Amino acid sequence: MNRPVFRETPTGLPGFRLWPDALDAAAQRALLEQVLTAAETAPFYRPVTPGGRPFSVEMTGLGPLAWVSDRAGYRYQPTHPVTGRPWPLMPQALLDLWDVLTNWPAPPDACLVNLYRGEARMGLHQDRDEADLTAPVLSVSLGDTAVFRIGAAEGGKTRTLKLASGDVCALTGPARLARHGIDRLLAGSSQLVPGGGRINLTLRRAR
Ligand code: MD3
Ligand code: FE
Repeated sequence: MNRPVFRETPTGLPGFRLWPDALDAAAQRALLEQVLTAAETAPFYRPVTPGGRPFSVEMTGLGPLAWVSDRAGYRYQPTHPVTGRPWPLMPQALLDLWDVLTNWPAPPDACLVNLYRGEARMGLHQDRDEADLTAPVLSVSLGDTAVFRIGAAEGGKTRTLKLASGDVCALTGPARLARHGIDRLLAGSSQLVPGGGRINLTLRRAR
């Protein structure tokens, strides 16, 4: 990690912490390599909403559980919905990052991996499928810079913030239930991901 110094509430939301450039270039390459290796056995797939609409984001997972969406709804499950196999192990580097940055007494039991290519985006939503909504979520960005949008849980104004490769953010306290999404990518802003695009990893306590 470059330096464990964070900016509190660059979004105006208490509990939102951003560590710009937490992972240096070598750490980003090493983590990406582990994710792409995991994706050989747990390939990125395109989930559909309960209404049957395909996501523009492709997903896979790491660790004991990962979030999935299909006609039956949203849930955390221990197996890949296409291969039926358990998710690959969570890389130790991610477990270490969670320990150092969140100080939460239990390790994450789920990692959702989102792949954005081209025009992929993620609409404004809340993350509330986890059993303990007091546990933080930790997000790691790799590849192209994204325009991230966030606003209070109660609604009202949202604001945008760029998330670049190597940036890490934690959502704790009042920010944990914030409404958030990804408006768009800045195509070509990073050469990290082969073929271009962005990968976001979110570490969570699902159960
Ligand atoms: C704010 N992912 O996987 S990461 C998601 O870049 C998700 O792929 C986005 O939203 C992405 O659910 C945003 C930053 C983030 C992650 C989780 C949050 C922000 C959050 C949970 C609560 C509040
Ligand atoms: Fe989310």
